[in-house]
Amino acid sequence: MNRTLLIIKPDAVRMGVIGEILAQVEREGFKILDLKMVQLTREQAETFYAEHRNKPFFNELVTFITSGPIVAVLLESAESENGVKKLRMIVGATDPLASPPGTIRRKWGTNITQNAVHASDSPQSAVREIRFFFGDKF
Ligand code: FUP
Repeated sequence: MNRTLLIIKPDAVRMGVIGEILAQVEREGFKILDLKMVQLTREQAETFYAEHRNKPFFNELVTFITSGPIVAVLLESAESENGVKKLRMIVGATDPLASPPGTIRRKWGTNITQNAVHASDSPQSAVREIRFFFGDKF
């Protein structure tokens, strides 16, 4: 699975770093196959994050992700077979402060909720998340 989904979250959009984030993923070997800017409804966000429904941070997560426009980006890894794993490396850890220097979350994340980007965590999630934003086009 060399395709994966990146979401540039509302905090990063507000900071004006869409271009910087896209430039980094391109520089690190990904091709952008498609992208769109959308603002999710609460219902859409709850569906997207359904696996976290019972977590204590669910409500905060949904409120944050619906707080402004996001950019969903369909990426394809140019040379690596495992695009999902490769993008997770570039993105870093969930908590920006625990993320290695140079990772997107370390550079642009504020805290564990406002962490700048989302990246699919498995090939199965990537398929589901790509379909969520881009339908059957890919
Ligand atoms: P990740 O796969 O790194 O995005 O992290 P998780 O799947 O564990 O969490 C999904 C999202 O929930 C994170 F991007 C941010 C949010 N979250 C919180 O707001 N608080 C937490 O304690 C953990 C995660």
